[in-house]
Amino acid sequence: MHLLLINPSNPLVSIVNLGESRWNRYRVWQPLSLMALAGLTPQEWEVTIVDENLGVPDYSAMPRPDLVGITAFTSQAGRAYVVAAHFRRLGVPVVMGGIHATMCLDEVSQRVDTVVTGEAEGIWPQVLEDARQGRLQRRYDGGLARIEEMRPARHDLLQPRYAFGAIQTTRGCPLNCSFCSVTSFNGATYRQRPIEDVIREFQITPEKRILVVDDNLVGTRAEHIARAKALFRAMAEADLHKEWIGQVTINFADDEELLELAAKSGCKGVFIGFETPSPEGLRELGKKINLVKGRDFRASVERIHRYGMLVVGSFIIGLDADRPGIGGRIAAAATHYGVDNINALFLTPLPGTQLWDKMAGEQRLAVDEFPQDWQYYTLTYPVARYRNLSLDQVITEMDDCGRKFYSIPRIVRRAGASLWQRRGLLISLVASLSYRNNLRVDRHAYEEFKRARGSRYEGSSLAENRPAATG
Ligand code: B12
Ligand code: SF4
Repeated sequence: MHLLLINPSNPLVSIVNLGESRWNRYRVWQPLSLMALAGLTPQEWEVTIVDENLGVPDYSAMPRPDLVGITAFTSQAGRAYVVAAHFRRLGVPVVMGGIHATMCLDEVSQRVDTVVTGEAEGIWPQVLEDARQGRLQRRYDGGLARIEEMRPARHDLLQPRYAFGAIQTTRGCPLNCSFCSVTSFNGATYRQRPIEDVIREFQITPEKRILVVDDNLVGTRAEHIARAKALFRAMAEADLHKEWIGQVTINFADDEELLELAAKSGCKGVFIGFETPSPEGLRELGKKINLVKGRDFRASVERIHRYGMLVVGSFIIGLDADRPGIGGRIAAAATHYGVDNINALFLTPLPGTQLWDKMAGEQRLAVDEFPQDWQYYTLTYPVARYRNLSLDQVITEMDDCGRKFYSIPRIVRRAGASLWQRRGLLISLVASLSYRNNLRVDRHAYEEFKRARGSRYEGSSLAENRPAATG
């Protein structure tokens, strides 16, 4: 029996041509969901993984599989349906799972044979057995897996063309920010894998550099932090010789022992959601952990830097609290905090989030002809009607934020600081220059977007989406 697992591309997020440049390896990330599914698949199935982000193969020239499994984030849904239609025309049953299938069950059900909602660990072997016996059901629900049920992902099935491997050590997030799908999909209960399983998985991962995909790697409570410390200690003791990056909340910087152990275990950099410089905006997003009294973001970043780890700060533009000038304010705040790079994104209502309920309820989804419009839900297009910023204004703010943070004098100043503090100078410099270069690409993409979807913003209920007074 042959199982073909596919990670569809999003045509708007450029497919990476690895032949073009060595650096492109750093722009493509492994589809861990499919590697995890392969790890749960019994041996009698031969498994192939296709990651369309590396190039779209000619499926008709490939051997006919017995079953196709497709994963998709929301932004990939349109392409997922094209792939599904191709195989269904050939009579091959198609199963789809993952975050989009879970949040948009009805839409997905109309386009594939079987939908698997939730996490796959508890249900995938049954789906395969039913497929083998020709009695696939229309729907299965995996719910939330018991964390011990996670098997090591198949790290041997992908082409060795990625700069980073991928590993997951926890699931869920207790914080439930309004714009984020993680709590509604993986739950608010923070589930941590047994440490020995994680160490074993690091050992079988061929890549030297690893993305730890956990949404909130260290957690929030004392017992979460204690487990994170135990994990980092075990990683350091296991002499893994791996370097890793991960996503944490700002409380990572509150504990010197945690920072020291993370650095010893091979941590080279962390992504942190600062989201917005204003407390009003943080309240709107429900990002409570950033509002803790006495938080000093600059001191936190400085502490992380002291242990040789880079900090990428994530910010959101388009909040109800945002007024013209927000792009410049974010660039100034990020510069003041001392982060090495920023990732600025448009506020985007993703299905299943509190933000979706709010914006859909207020008729503020401007780009909403689904499924084709899902391609714009990459957080890099302004798909909603923003309270105090028109379409042109929100784009200007995004551009302004990038131009100001990535101005040449600021890049040079940050490079000097990295050199002085002996942390990832080259990585930080290359990332900065590549972000700067992307600003031009983004401008072109926004023009295309406005041509294609700009008319949807006319007649907005939000005071015609007219500019509000600068505040
Ligand atoms: C790593 C990651 C990335 C990597 C992608 C790596 C890759 N190729 O998969 C990168 C950095 C490229 C990325 C990009 C984006 N990401 Co991202 N990403 C993640 C992250 C942190 C981890 C994903 C992961 O590996 N999880 C571990 C695996 C094991 O879990 P899983 O994917 O859920 O798979 C399980 C189940 O879903 C199920 N399953 C999944 N697929 C299938 C298929 C079948 C057939 C079956 C049966 C079951 C099944 O079984 C698996 C085992 O239980 C998630 C958060 C999260 N917790 O998932 C966000 C997340 C998926 N990303 C998100 C977003 C929004 C994006 C972006 C759109 C925007 C951005 N800039 O971040 C872009 C997408 C660009 C594009 N291509 O269109 C959102 C998606 C929400 C949504 N509704 O789509 C998430 C949930 C984060 C969030 N804050 O809400 N991301
Ligand atoms: S802290 Fe991060 S992972 Fe957790 S809900 Fe907020 S944005 Fe999502």
